[in-house]
Amino acid sequence: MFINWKLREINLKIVYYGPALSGKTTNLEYIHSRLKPELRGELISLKTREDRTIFFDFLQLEVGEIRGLKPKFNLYTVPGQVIYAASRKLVLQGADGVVFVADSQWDRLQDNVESMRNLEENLRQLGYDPFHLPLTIQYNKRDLPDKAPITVLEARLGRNGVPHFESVATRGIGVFDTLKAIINLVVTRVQQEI
Ligand SMILES: Nc1nc2c(ncn2[C@@H]2O[C@H](COP(=O)(O)OP(=O)(O)OP(=O)(O)O)[C@@H](O)[C@H]2O)c(=O)[nH]1
Ligand SMILES: [Mg+2]
Repeated sequence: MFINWKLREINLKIVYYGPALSGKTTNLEYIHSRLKPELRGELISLKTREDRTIFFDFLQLEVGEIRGLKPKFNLYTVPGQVIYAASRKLVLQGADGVVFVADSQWDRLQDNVESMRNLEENLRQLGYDPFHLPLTIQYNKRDLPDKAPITVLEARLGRNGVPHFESVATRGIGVFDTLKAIINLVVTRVQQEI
């Protein structure tokens, strides 16, 4: 969180985290495609020729008001591929909230679990209490036939009680529900802190 009192702006950072190919970039692309240009900036994507995130995606939203301040929500995605561990940690730094995008397919179950543990470890190393930071979980790719039931995914991720949403990010299903939920959690937290 960064407040510019002169401009009466509050900058908040929301990071989309999760395993490789779970649909993090797709979330930001959908949000960008659906919001009016006056509410959002350009989508900045640093990616490989194969469309894999190499450092991060970035999209800024300007919506609502918090105690007379204009909030700017800075949405980032991390690169899910294991080799980009250092970038993931760097992008996570300063986060006010996290959306964990899980891939619902059975054969990605272990990758989801490892990514969640990696998130918790990185948060600890950055000085956060991983169980205190605003978090929502998005179970993506619910359109695919080989999807695991939500109860199984929830049990394996071990984060019961965290708000979760089912999604098909390519069609936008669940994308704004997830976004609204994390924004609400972050704003509630900020209102307690300022
Ligand atoms: N069937 C299906 N495909 C999806 C869905 N969401 C995303 N995809 C596809 O999954 C692939 C990976 O999506 P990305 O959004 O690039 O994944 P990512 O999490 O950003 O991946 P990294 O940048 O490597 O971490 C793309 O081909 C998407 O079109 C979904 O809900 N259903
Ligand atoms: Mg990506």
